[in-house]
Amino acid sequence: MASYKYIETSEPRPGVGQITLSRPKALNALCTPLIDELNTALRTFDASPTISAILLTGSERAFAAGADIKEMAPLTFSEAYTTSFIESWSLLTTQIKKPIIAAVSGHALGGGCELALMCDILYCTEKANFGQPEIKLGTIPGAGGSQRLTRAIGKARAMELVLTGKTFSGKEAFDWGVAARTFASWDELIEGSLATAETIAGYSKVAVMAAKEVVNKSQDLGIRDGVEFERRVFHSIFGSQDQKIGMEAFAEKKKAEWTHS
Ligand code: CO8
Repeated sequence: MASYKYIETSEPRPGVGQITLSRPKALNALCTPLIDELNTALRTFDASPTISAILLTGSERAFAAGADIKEMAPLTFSEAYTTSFIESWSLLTTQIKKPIIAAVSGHALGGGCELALMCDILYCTEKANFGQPEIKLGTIPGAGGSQRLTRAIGKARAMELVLTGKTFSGKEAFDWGVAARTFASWDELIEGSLATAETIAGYSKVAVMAAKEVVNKSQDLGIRDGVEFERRVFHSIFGSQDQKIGMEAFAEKKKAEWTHS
């Protein structure tokens, strides 16, 4: 397992790769070297033949308290523009093909909230603390928060949150459709997240990656193009071995032994 300064990686269950943000003194503030390490770990798990699902978490106290304010404070427009500041954050949404579950406890603020929203499934504790408080710092969300949060909870609530910097709880995240499930404690959150990751990892990798791709397309395409795209991918799955294995196993009342091809 590679050694990192700001994150930890492990393979806690068969087929499951876990990335734990670990910069406790700064509540996992997302400095550039941390994002670089996160991207390396994501790429490594995405390329690994033994990994099918990825769990991304922080600590009980903080998933991530945002982009690193101290790093950003002196940045000028020219530096941000010419170095494409935060562009590397989009790797998670543009290149990683395996599903990522965010397990959020404690603070998920600013860039931390945005990072959680980029993941494919979001689980959290009831007391998790989400928000886009950038307005209090004289700035605005910069890693997709204004777009993904608005799509998830609607303009009325998103506008209020982004303009006031007010936070919302894990329970509200669930009630508003941001989180798929909530858990009463940190231990239950991790156990529940690992169980879901393991379930996903138990299916055909080809089908899992295709399923992630088509659901995510629904966020970019209109319904007509989206359904067309889904049909094309659905047709292409008939070219996989696992489609034959899965359907034949059903007919023979056997357990499917996936080849992941
Ligand atoms: N950046 C840098 N350091 C941080 C951050 C942060 N985002 N959050 C906390 N820390 C540090 C604190 O400075 C403190 O360090 P030190 O001990 O050296 O003083 C340490 O973490 C512990 O923090 P607190 O003492 O403040 O802990 P509390 O429990 O009292 O408060 C809070 C916890 C409420 C989370 C509080 O720390 C806080 O409000 N943090 C800032 C939250 C915030 O505003 N986040 C948004 C940042 S802006 C952003 O994310 C823009 C995203 C744009 C796109 C991405 C660009 C890269």
